[in-house]
Amino acid sequence: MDCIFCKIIRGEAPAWKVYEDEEFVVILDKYPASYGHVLVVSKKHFTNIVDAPVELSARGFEIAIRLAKAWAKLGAPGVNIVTNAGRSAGQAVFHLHIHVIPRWGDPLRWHGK
Ligand code: DGP
Repeated sequence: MDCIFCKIIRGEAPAWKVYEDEEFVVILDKYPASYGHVLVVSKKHFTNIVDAPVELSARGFEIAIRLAKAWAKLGAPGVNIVTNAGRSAGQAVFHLHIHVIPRWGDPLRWHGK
């Protein structure tokens, strides 16, 4: 299947992996919206959260929340946890993933206070 996240999971495309278990990998986003923007990506291919089993998505959100708590401990004053489902909702990669985007202050600045 010609899915970039499947290729990353199979080791056929590069990515910075920050976490991995039986069901998910967490990778740095190639086009980050902020310093530390990561993606929680299911190892099994599902199109998005509407397509995937609820239990699997819940597990992905558990990982995302743990990452958000870690960023908070490291001083991020805010975080976005987001998943897009469908082209009209802004989904560009059609493989289940959850964005964790730490926010560092002024939303118009990369790492502003
Ligand atoms: P979405 O719009 O929710 O489908 O977000 C897809 C995200 O995936 C977007 O923030 C950019 C990221 N992305 C696209 N291609 C690659 C890639 O090859 N590697 C990595 N690490 N991220 C990618």
